[in-house]
Amino acid sequence: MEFRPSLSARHTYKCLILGDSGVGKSTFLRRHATGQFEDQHVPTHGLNVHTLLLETNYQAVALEMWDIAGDSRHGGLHNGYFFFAKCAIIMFDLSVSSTAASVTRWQQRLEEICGNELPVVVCGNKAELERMCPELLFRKQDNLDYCELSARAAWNLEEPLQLLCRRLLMRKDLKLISQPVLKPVKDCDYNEAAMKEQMDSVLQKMLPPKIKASETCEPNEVGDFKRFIVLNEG
Ligand SMILES: Nc1nc2c(ncn2[C@@H]2O[C@H](COP(=O)(O)OP(=O)(O)OP(=O)(O)O)[C@@H](O)[C@H]2O)c(=O)[nH]1
Ligand SMILES: [Mg+2]
Repeated sequence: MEFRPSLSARHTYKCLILGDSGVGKSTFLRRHATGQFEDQHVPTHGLNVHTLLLETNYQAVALEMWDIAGDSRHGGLHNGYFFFAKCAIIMFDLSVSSTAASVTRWQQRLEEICGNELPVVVCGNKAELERMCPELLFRKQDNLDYCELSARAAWNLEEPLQLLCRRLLMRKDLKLISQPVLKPVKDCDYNEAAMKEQMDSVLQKMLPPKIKASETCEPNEVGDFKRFIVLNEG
């Protein structure tokens, strides 16, 4: 018989999902909650909260996901949303450079209220699409992880949750277990090896941590010419 611990035995954490409108925040959650993929963009109004129940090789975890409207015309971001948050996902669309350029802004807003120790995964969605032109760079930061996924191709969907659970439970070898196997959307055209290679290339070229807040770095100077976007300059 499958072991299913009761909810009270789980560790429960509030997790914010931030990012520009249309990057796929609600889709990511829906995929995990129901397995379904919705083609149409129905903007979130205000926020939706949904709890994901996860089994790991250590401890059962409940992530209370706060899916917040990316478009301020649909409610915007209230400081109250951040209270008692224990972790966050900042999502962007790998095919739209403006959403990558916004990651720093979301990160700064989060840090203003929650500080810079909250575990955060910066997460590029829609990995099966053609990538935006500027090269993406990620700066090493103690509380931040980076990953890419495709909700449409059902590729790497578990990774952001696994990365967060590892940090929340402070177990580097934590793995999610008993997760449902999700299928790509019918007729979805994707190349898994290429997606993995692109994600690995961002991870391999990771920039060193910033020494001082005022420090400028070479890629950022080049970034002014839109050849690079440093995702987390917060
Ligand atoms: N090609 C592709 N499209 C995706 C993927 N994930 C989501 N989408 C599409 O992106 C659009 C926006 O998705 P949503 O999940 O509603 O975006 P959101 O970030 O919640 O947007 P707001 O609620 O407005 O902040 C929808 O049309 C989805 O079908 C993906 O992995 N690949
Ligand atoms: Mg939404």
